[in-house]
Amino acid sequence: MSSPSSRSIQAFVFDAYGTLFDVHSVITLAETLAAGHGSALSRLWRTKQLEYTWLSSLMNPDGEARDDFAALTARALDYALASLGIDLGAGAHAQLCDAYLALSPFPDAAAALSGLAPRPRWILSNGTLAMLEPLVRRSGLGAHLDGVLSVDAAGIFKPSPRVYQLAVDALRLPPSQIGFVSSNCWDAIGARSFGFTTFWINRLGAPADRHGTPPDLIIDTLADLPSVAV
Ligand code: LAC
Repeated sequence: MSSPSSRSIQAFVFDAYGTLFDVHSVITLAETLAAGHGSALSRLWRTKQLEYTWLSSLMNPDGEARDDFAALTARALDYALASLGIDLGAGAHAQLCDAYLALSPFPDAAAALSGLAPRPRWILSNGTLAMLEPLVRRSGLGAHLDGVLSVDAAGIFKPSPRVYQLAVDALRLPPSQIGFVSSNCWDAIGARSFGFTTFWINRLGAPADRHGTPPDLIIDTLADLPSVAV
């Protein structure tokens, strides 16, 4: 395996949810609305949200009448609430979905992005542009980003190769010269299978998924990225 640096990475593409933005920053609100369940609710919500994206891509590969990430996120929340036996009204449900538009960025995200300049830095996410744009704006990360891509342009969710192709088309670079950064191991593996040079941000020291070729490089934190992706 050649090292990532020897492949001369010309641009970086970041996953959004869980990588630049902390999906579990909704726990504070969830705990306020459903005391004692905040953490479990957030974790089950995220798990189901991702499962629904995979189901959608398998059941509706052509993207016709496909529900977008906002719809799947709302339905995953419904499921998580029902599963935990939590009965919240429509207002609280809407409040939690709105919290997805104001997730906290990880504390090291801005410095990592700025440390990679002047190479282009983009987001490629399952989120809709209507979900991603407020996140980028409110977090201030927009100052360090050159563009945002939503899977909606491909009509399917990650890890479809059609999604990763969006970045190649936008950046006009060969896949190996694009550094793809994700804290979601399955996403990093999907991106590597497509041909990107991949960085898995493994904040929790989790084992790598046993499906597909492991990411090229595994680091603990976004802060390490500028020094390893030279
Ligand atoms: C995203 C999900 C996978 O942002 O976290 O695409």
